[in-house]
Amino acid sequence: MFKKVLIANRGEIALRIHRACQEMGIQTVAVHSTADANAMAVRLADESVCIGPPQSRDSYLNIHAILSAATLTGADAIHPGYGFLSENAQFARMVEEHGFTFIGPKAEHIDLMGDKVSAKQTAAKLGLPVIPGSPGAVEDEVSGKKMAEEMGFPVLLKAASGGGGRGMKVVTKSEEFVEQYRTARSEAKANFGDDTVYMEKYLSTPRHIEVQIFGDKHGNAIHLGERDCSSQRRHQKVIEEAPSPALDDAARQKIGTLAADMVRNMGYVGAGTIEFLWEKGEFFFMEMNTRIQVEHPVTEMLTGIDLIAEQIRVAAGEPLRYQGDNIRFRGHAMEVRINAEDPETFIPSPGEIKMFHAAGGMGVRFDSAVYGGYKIPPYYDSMVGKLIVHGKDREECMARMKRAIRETVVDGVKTTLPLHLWILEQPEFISGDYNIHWLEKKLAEKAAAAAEKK
Ligand code: MV4
Repeated sequence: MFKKVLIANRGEIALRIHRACQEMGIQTVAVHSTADANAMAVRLADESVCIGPPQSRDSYLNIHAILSAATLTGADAIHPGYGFLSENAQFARMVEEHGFTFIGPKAEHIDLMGDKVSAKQTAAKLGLPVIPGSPGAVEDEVSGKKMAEEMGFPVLLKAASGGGGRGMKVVTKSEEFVEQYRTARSEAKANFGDDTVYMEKYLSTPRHIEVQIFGDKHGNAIHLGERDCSSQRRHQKVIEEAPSPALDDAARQKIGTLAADMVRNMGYVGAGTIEFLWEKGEFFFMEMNTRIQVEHPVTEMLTGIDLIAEQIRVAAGEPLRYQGDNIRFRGHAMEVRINAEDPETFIPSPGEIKMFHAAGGMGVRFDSAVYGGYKIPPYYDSMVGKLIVHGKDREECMARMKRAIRETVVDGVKTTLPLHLWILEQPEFISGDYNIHWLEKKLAEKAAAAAEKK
């Protein structure tokens, strides 16, 4: 097992990784920008190294500074968390070349899944259902238009190097195709430095359901069930829950098995997530994320498995502790992301947290790195914490989440807590009958009603 792990991240996930390491008897090194000198993970870690000025590109994305910090402190392994360098194949490669273990998948698998065309082709080859569309890149507007006409409108153009919702164009009729295709390519070039575009049949009202998977270095692969992330705004998840209210046990079993089989056949190592769209009783592969995700505690609450500890063990070469027959799914779990933002305008609200109180009690978990007197720096994303709750069923889970939100105090900055309370009171959310567009529609109606009043 590793003696010392360097945490190449910040905020709540840096603290989350530190906690797992500490429980495993592993020393930690926190790296931080000058803006994060007072961060909780920096205070708690055994050692810390300042790696640069506030801007991410000069600190948390500065590969050379991070590798130097690892060398300086004699770390054995590097955990990248989520975001930043977590899905950077070049970083994973360099970490290994410098003699450290990357706590994550092989660089080749990060590359394979980073290209959305090769990811989809791999998924299809390994037996996963994919969304009907172009077999690979759409090479030119003439053949693309012809293909779209044969497939039927609407179609969706996606950037091969995009992902997470960036760089998509819906085409509703033949006459629009050429213009949208040209726009899609030039935007893809400008945003990702790659103008490769592929095409799919557009699904109008799907749910976003993702399966947590895990592989080890001994050829074992498992799934840990799904999370429903259909409650989103501008491609940012707002509430995640498991199990999905849309699935029955047969559908759940089927998609979990397919996901685990894919991972086993690839020889994938570490934690990952396979994202699907679910519409009219059918699953379609969308993307695979080769990192631990923000919402991983939902799965931890449901299964009782520490996913970060498992990542570390698997990276150290140990076999998975859980192999299908000893995984139990209990009750229902839900997570709300707490952002320091105005709950109506979503304008970021950095600043000093005057008073802070985390909710507690039965089935409640608060993953956050903030504390009373902490100053939220303006340089990074606005998520300040996650409130995760567990209940014996969905009803108990929702009641518990509402009381935990009411108990939470984050004074001095605006947060999205009131928004979450409002969502939890909407009939469509209560019944579980919502898709990826539901929240945005509902928020637009709410804003229109508020404008009417004034
Ligand atoms: C789609 C789709 C409808 N049809 N593909 C957005 C994120 C990126 N990973 C893929 N996305 C979508 N792909 C087809 N063929 C709708 C979306 C989509 C979406 C998916 C998941 C969660 C939120 C979303 C919001 C808008 C669009």
